[in-house]
Amino acid sequence: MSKNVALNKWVEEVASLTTPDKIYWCDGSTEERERLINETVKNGSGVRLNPQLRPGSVLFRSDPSDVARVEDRTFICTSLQEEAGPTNNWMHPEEMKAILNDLFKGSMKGRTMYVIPFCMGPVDSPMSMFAVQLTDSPYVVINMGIMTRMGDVALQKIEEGADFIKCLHGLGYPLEEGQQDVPWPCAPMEKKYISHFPETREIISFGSGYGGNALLGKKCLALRIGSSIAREEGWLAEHMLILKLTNPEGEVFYICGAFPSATGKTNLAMIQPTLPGWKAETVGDDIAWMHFDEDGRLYAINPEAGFFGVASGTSSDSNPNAMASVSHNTVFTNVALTDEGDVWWEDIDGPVPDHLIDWQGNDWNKGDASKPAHPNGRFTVAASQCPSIADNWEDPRGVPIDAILVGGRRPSTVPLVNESFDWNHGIFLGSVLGSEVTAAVISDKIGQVRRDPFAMLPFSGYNIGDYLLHWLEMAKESTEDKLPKIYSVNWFRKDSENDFLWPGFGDNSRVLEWITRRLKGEVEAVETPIGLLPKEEDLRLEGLDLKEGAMKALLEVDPEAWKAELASIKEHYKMYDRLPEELAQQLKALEERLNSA
Ligand code: O2Y
Ligand code: MN
Repeated sequence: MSKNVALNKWVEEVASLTTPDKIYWCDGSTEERERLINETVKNGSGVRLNPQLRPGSVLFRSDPSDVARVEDRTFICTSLQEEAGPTNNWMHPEEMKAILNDLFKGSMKGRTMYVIPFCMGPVDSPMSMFAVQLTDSPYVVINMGIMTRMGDVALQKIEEGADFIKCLHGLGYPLEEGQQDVPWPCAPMEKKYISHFPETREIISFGSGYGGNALLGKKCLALRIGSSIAREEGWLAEHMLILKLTNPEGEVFYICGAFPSATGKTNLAMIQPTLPGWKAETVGDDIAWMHFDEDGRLYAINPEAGFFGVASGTSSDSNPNAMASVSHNTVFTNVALTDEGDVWWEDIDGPVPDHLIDWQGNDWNKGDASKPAHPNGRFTVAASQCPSIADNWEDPRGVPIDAILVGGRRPSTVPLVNESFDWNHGIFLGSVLGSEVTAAVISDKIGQVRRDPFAMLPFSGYNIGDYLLHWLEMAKESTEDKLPKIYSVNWFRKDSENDFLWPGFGDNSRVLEWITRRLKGEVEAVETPIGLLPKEEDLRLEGLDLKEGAMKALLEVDPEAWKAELASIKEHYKMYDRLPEELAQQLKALEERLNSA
């Protein structure tokens, strides 16, 4: 029980519907986390890793049907369908609540219902939000304890009267008397519902125990409900990393960036610059909440307290800071287990072991065709364990943003870096952000561009056209000289032999360096029909071993390719039922510039 009457009432209501055997209020202590991990190990759902190799760490293996966010089962429930817009699944709130009420009835039988008070953002920040998640999953409690400020710190504020968002989560796998549990309880796909109620600011998730479906502070609260609140209140809840960059002269720049999945977002958030004397520090790797302050500048906080990163592909080469972060006190999900009791995944340091236990708990021998770690296998780790975490990452005021990057995976057409002419042109660049569909995704659209405006397509809690209008209107909160500058970046351009033209990773600091000199007005850009590009001689390329002609190709604006791009953007804009007029104007202006070039 708490001292908040409304909270107690809600907990009691949910308990009388779901009928758990016990109710447990989480305090967020280290002892509590250790106790819960030990319980999961004892009941066979968690595997303790070798304390000599990976102290304080545990591995979980999910049900094969529950391995990722399920967009098809994710709903925005508003009174009117057009408020959810053309890109979200929609259901009327009353209809959804009736379905969920039936599903939740008795669904926690034989289990403990955990009450998780939590805070998104530093507890003392005016930008932060409080919430309470009810769940019957100890795995969720353990992860929420890493990803959020969880337990007594949050409950105290809620008891003092802070508003809280109700987040209800259930696995949908009750246990009858004497019934043996399974390692990863969940409900079948057709019973999974990840539902959001922006009008009443509630989240109800049923049937999945995995990641974004179940750790409700992340995508559900910080992005979907968050973006809807942000529109109402005049701020931005974005799918963006936040990076602190210091040049050799000691000048500091804060850059945030929207990147769709599989474009190296966490790697960029933890970049180790190859340019001598430059320092990069991490403020956030996935989500930014941003408000204009009284000084007219845009300030960002990272609402999360940890990283839920993709393990596959992470190594000391691609992301040494992530590798160091997960050396201890880490929860791993769906990666492989070595005979020594450590974890393994694709491209991790060292040779491929002869034998592993794969993510489904089966023997795996070198040469077997299957992948031992799931490609969406994850690590959950506290941000404070990251060697590159910025000393001021929890500043309650946030950090002042100088530049916003939007970057996709584009083998052709889009140059290495392109500065927008102004704010509205930057929003246009964000609205057409996209990645080429590769063979990594099962799709009949290989080679086509999948557009993902500001990487928010799966995460906007309201109509995507209104979302872009909100970005356009935010400019009124400031003046052109104080607004962050917006840049499109593309680390993935390829040549005719299908080789990458740009080395990426730490060498992306060379692009960031040019951006900082543009911010200071130190360097001129080349005006092109698509935006402002660097002169080749203004990019610091010393020590790079680029292919002949690579820079020319990386900075090329091919009129034919851009005409095809125009057609593709027009096609994309057709899906909007509420395309802001300003974006239609931007498209027209681009066409005119291309035609007169
Ligand atoms: O599959 C999931 O549930 C995780 S999705 C995710 C996790 C961390 C950061 N970003 C994402 C994403 O889908 O953008
Ligand atoms: Mn993300």
